[in-house]
Amino acid sequence: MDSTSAMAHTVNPANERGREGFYQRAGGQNLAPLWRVLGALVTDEPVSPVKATIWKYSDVRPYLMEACKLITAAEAERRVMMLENPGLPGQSRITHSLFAGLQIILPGEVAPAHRHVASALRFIIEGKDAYTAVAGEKTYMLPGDFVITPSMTWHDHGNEGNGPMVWLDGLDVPIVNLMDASFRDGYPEANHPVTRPEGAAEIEYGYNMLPIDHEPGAQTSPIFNYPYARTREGLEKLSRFRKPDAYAAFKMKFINPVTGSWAMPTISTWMQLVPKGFKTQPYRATDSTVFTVVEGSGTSTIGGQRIDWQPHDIFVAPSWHFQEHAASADAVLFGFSDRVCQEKLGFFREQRGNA
Ligand code: GTQ
Ligand code: FE2
Repeated sequence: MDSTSAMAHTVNPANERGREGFYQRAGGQNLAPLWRVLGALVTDEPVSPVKATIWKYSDVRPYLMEACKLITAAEAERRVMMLENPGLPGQSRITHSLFAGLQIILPGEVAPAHRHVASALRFIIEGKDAYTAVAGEKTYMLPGDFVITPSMTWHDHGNEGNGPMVWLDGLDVPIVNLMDASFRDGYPEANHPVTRPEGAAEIEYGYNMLPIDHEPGAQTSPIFNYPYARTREGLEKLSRFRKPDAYAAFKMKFINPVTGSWAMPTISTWMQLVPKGFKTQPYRATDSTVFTVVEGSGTSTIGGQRIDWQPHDIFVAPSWHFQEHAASADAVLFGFSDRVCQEKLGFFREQRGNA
């Protein structure tokens, strides 16, 4: 970074002669001079190590299948191939603040019950007749469904069907670990007991009504499966009477019906319909974002880099990089980011247009 007076401060290395001994001795006292790092520490605008990256599902799927030959879900606890951002190698994260991975469960397998502070989302890629059980309630999942595992709730997954089940996991693990706040418990049996009928949460909270004895306080939506059939229908009907937004086309966020806020306390999630032939105008925001393609195909330009996508591909847009999305066939994109955290902390910024 440049060090003109308008830019964040960085000391000219030519002035540093004669200071090395001081720096050395200070280091021995666990002290360090701010002026040598200030420009890089307090940046003028977001500087992200995250690289715009795409994982083509056709490239990745064979590795999921190969993993199934090498390890069971039971041995792995969770048989997940992590999507590691090439700008953050070895750090088990897809963006600076979020973890993502592809989880595969074969017919008859159970991913055993556990619970942890980290919240998880599941975005279903392929398969049917597999469930996740959350806090004693099972939900069967279909492609395009958005499913939530709230912080510290017991959860296990099982595949009762005939084919593999694959979903995208998104977790706030890097945020939890930034604050060294992680706890995890294993359950003594593979499955936690089921105590509520399937669909109970949908009945209690999915009818624009609340049970009269509902006690507020939970941070996460009590709805834990947002089925694609409804999401898709909503976007389709929306597109018939509203004009597409120039920067987002048709974009709807998943909400907690109790609060009207985002569905999860740490991860924002949404679904976006970009009609065939539509191209969104340049937009940037401070939330590095993970996208996965549900339907359609197209091309995104992210920070000047061209990314061609098809169904099930996963790609990342780094913070403060301009993004544009063009659909060559009616396209539906699921997105998630740490936006909700940033909003709560007053960090979030966005910019429409690059003029
Ligand atoms: O399915 O419970 O990808 O606990 C990482 C941690 C999935 C899970 C992950 C987890 C899970
Ligand atoms: Fe988990």
